[in-house]
Amino acid sequence: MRFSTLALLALLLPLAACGPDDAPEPPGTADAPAAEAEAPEALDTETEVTVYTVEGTVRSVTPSGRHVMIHHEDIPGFMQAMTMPFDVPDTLDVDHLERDDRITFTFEASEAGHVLREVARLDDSGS
Ligand SMILES: [Cu+2]
Repeated sequence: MRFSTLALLALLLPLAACGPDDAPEPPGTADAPAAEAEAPEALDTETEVTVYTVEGTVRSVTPSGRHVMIHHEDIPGFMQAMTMPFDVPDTLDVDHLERDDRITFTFEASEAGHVLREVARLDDSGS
């Protein structure tokens, strides 16, 4: 019956295609691009960056100035209030920040982490 012949072929073809991969390649066939070109373009997982602006309190600044521990307030849909480190980019100066400073700050959240963009002290009204 024609149908079963086709079904049999469908079963056999993938098996045949797998065959050469299992056998170790003899040396001398190196010029054949045997390995399917591995697509380096696995960029479908595009990094999502979300920007948040929240208030918080400075807990500490690392001596290198590369991280700030901040107790941030609730960030609706993202995090509850907590103390956590934020990365400081080279373009941002946090030298003026001190422990217990009340701040409002903007940061980028992505798979790469939490990176500060701007920090402003709330009590800088001129005392
Ligand atoms: Cu947090």
